[in-house]
Amino acid sequence: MNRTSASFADVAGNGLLDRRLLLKGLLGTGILVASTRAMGNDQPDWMQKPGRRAKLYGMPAAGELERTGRVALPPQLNASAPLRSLHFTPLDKLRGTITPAGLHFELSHQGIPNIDPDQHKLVLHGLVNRPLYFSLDSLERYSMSTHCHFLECSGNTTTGWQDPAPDHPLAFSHGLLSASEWVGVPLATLLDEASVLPEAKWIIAEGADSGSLSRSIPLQKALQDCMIVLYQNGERLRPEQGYPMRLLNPGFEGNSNVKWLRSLKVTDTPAMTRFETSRYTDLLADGKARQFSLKMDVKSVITHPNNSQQLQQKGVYEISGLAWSGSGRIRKVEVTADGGKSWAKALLDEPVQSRMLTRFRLPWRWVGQPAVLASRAEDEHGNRQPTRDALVAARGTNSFYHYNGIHGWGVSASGEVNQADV
Ligand SMILES: Nc1nc2c(c(=O)[nH]1)N[C@H]1C(S)=C(S)[C@@H](COP(=O)(O)O)O[C@H]1N2
Ligand SMILES: [Mo]
Repeated sequence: MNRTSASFADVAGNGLLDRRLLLKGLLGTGILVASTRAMGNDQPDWMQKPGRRAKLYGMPAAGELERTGRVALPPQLNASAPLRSLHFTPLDKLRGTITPAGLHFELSHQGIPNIDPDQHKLVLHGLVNRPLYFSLDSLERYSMSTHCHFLECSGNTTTGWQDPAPDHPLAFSHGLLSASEWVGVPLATLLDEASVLPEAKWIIAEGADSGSLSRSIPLQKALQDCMIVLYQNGERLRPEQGYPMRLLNPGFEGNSNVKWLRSLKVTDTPAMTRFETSRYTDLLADGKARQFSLKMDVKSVITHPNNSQQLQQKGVYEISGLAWSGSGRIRKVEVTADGGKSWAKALLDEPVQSRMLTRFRLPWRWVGQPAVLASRAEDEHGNRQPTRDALVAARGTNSFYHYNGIHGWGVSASGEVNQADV
């Protein structure tokens, strides 16, 4: 047990401590040095001779590469779509908010095309005065903007709709979620250059993969903040993310962010493609379907602790997690340790950016008591993450996509962590 923690009063039930303690750094677990002289003489192998040179493209330390890969969809769950490539971000292994490019989640319905960047073209046509096309080189010459945004598949956390939800590892239940610093050309710039006709209302975006995935985007959104992204975390897009160019619709469901973008057709009506009719729509209890539910709802999850670890020692832990909203900035995250009876406000790590992952933290004293931990987020527009019951009351149980209910972790007396209902 941490010596200092006992003197701080709880701010909510079952051991939640004041978030301001984190600013004081009171979670020390350093081990007392017995003899400083003995430690100074102890020179490990790697100090005995000079080290190696760096590689031109750096890689994680060997052990980390083995430990921290993307998580593949179990083959039996991919049987219905054998061409699909689907991998999850290992949220349980990462800290901070930016996803390393090599660990970005990946969903490619017809696999990843091998595109020659010199031959690839993006065509902008339809209801415009001047149809245009762009190569990668020509797009490079535009002025580019830089924004940090999350990307989430609306199928992320689909198991939340099941009652009870299965105890899948965190990466598997929540890992269709990543965030990057994206650099690209504002779509508004290109639309302006093409001169859009007054009757235009939608843009049909199409990818250069074999299935030509296509989606309809409201023109209003396109003019507001959509980007043709060329760079991800400072380097060119990875093939998995849509190299050499992808559409990014900040805050909109993952599927609408068309990768390997080859065509933007301006129209007056949506195209009603497969991925906006039979998929990514939500069948309500009365048999009607929600369609074009593009904006991702406010959501959060505790990433530490999680169900791939066990709490080993009693003492003060930092509960840490991620919150995000497709509508704007996260305003507040609250955490419970008693299954929702009482809640305490978590610390939000700065900067809190619009439609970006926000990391929250709160200290918690665990002395071996059973607990149910959970988080609930609220965004700057007052949207609040609902309980599962409230969500089911509004949407029924036919849905597969767009689950954003409060998620809980049960902690047992022996420190085991499992998925729990709140
Ligand atoms: N051309 C094309 N774009 C696509 C897809 C695809 O299969 N083909 N998958 C979509 C889906 S379902 C999601 S969730 C996101 C995933 O983006 P990522 O693979 O970069 O994480 O891309 C979307 N864009
Ligand atoms: Mo998706």
